[in-house]
Parts: sequence; C-alpha cells; structure tokens
Amino acid sequence: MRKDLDKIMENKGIDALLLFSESYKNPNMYYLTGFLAPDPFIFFKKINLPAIIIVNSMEFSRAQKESIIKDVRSYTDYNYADFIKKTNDPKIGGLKFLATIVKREVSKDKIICVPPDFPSIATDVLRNEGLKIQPMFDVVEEARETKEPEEIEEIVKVQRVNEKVLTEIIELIANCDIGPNKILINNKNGKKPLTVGELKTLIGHKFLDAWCSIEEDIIVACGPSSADPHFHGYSEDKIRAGQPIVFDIYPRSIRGRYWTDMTRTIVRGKSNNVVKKMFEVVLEAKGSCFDALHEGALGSEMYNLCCDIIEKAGFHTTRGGKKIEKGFTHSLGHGVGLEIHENPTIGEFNNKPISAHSVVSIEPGLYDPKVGGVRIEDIVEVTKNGCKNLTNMPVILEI
Ligand SMILES: [Mn+2]
Repeated sequence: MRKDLDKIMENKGIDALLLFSESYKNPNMYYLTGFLAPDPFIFFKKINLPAIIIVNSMEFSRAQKESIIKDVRSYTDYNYADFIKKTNDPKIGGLKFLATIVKREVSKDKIICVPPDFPSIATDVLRNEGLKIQPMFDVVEEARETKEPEEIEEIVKVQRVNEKVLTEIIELIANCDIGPNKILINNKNGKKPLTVGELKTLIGHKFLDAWCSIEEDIIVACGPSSADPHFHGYSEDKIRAGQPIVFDIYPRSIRGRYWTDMTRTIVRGKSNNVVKKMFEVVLEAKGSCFDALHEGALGSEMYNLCCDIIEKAGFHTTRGGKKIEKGFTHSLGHGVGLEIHENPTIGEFNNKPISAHSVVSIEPGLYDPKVGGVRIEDIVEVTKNGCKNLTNMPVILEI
C-alpha cells in the first residue's frame, strides 16, 4: 500500500525516490501520482517527506486538480525555457534540467533510487552530474503488491463486467446451430460459421460499452491449438462443437486503470473423456489451492500443491525443469492490479510469503496437443486466514 513506501525505502537503504515517465503505460508512475499524463513528468520523494511532482505548464492546473500529490510544481518554476535554450540538444537538455532539479532537493551523497525502467540515458546524465542513482527492483512494486479496499473495488468492478460479457458470449455459443464438421453456425449473423474474430470483436465492443478495453488482446482458442497456453486464437479460426474452447479474458478499466483476469474452458455439446478428466483434475487443483492459500503461504508451496494433485491424477508437470509433451506447463498464478502480471508470482521459485490483501490469480491448466487445453482461472484477495474469491462466475464444462 502507498503508506508502506517510507518503510520499504528505509528497509532498502533509499534516501529518495525518482521517477521520470508518462503515466498511461507506467503503472508505478500512475500509482504514485494518481495523475494520467501522456508525456513524461517528474516524481520525487525524500524518505519520510511528502512527494512532489513537476509537470510541464500545460498539465499544471489539471495535475493540481487530479493528482493525489499535494505539492504540484511546474517546469516554469525552474525556468525550463531559459535552461533548454542554453543547451545544444533539447532532449539531453531536458535530462540536465532534471538533474538540476534533483540537485536542489538532495545532496550528492544521498542514494536516489530509480525503478528498473528508468531510462538508462537519464541514469547516465544524472550520474555525470554527480548524483548517486541506484536502479532497484521491487520498490514501488512492493507497495503495489498489497491493495487498499478502493483498489480491490476497482478490480472487482472490471471483473463484474468481465463476468457479464463472458456469460453473454457463452449464451451465444449455446444458441448456435451445429453445422457440418461440427462447426458452430451463428443464427444471429446470417447463419455464418462462428469465428474467433467474430467473438473477439463482440467481446471488445461489449467491454467498450462499460468503458473497459481489451488492451492486450485476449485468448479465444478452440480445439488442439488451445494446448498452447498463450495461443491467442486467429481471427479466421472456426469454433467447433465437441472441442475445448479456452476463454482467457483480461480487460482493463480505461478510467480506473485496473485489470482483471479470468479463464473459463467450455465445450459446446459433449466433451470427450480426455478433456473431461483434465477438467476434473484442474478444478480439483484450483479448489485445493484456494483452501491452502492464506497470508504467509509461499508461491512455491501453492505451486507444489497444485503439481502434487495433477501428478497424483496421472498427468505430467514441468516441476523441477522437466520437459514434457503434455500436462501442466506454466506457473500457477500472478498478482493482478495496475499490471495484468505483477507481484507476487505464484510459481516454483517464489519463496517470499504472500501478503494479506494481495490480489492474485490461481490458474491451473492441463494441455494435450491432440485435444487442446483446459484452464480455469479466478482471482482472489489473500486474507489473514484464507482468501476471498473475487470471481463470481460458474465453472461449467459442457454447454
Ligand atoms: Mn492470468
């Protein structure tokens, strides 16, 4: 949470935190400032003191209104125009301007932490100006890992839209006719074969109606090709009965900026026994992981529990670096928030205790190149004694 930032800085020996970025694509910048701007601006915070942001003059009054930072300053307060006029290259000049501002705020012996995506060219310029710049992983990310109730509310809002949209899509699939070669025929669209492209377009429009977007595509994969967990589905792919259809849907709220993540696997009509068995095992693994998840549990423990169940049922896993043809081939889950994949990772190598109020996905899956994939994914809020499922959508194989 934001209030943990000073403690995190203290633990990591950081005197000051510096970011220089736009904030639509940079989740740390948005998290720290609550201000959306398409051009880079400056965030600077000394330990145990309130942060400041410095924006260009066009953004100044909007930043005052919209940012959660009280101390908003303008480039003009630092005579930006005069400074840049004196330099040969306005881009390098901009970075020297940044160095000048930082030097006014802290002495050269202080450790100034920057995030891993801080521009390396800016690190160069600032270091040449004598500043102690220290790129570090997991500073702002660690604060972001535990969510405030308002953040969870934002995630749940998007998730409710997600459930509504996928319910409507599943209904559409249930109402299709089954044509030659088991290809689904959409009666509502001129009796044409139902394609992945048609479904994705429909899903995208429905999300936009709720001011959410499928910013990074989504997965709609049918049949054997769904055995590749990150195969997104080609537009021209036809949807068929009797085969698994994997829907992995992760929309983002355009205004609230939070993501959600949910996967359901369905079969129109009767599924074959292999897929049915895979579904039962995946569902059991998900249930057991939910039962075992609580504050302090390790990602590796959760992953191992999942693998134990899957292996006991006779399927293979990639645990221990094994190379397999079919089975459980990915990690168990990930944090969800201002990024679709963020801390904590729930996987084999993650031995940091999971914090209460993390929001994580649990998504076991089984894959067989002959028949396809089965994956089921919910997101939960981790609590002191367990976890709270934030997903409210039935898990049904055959429709
Ligand atoms: Mn996921």
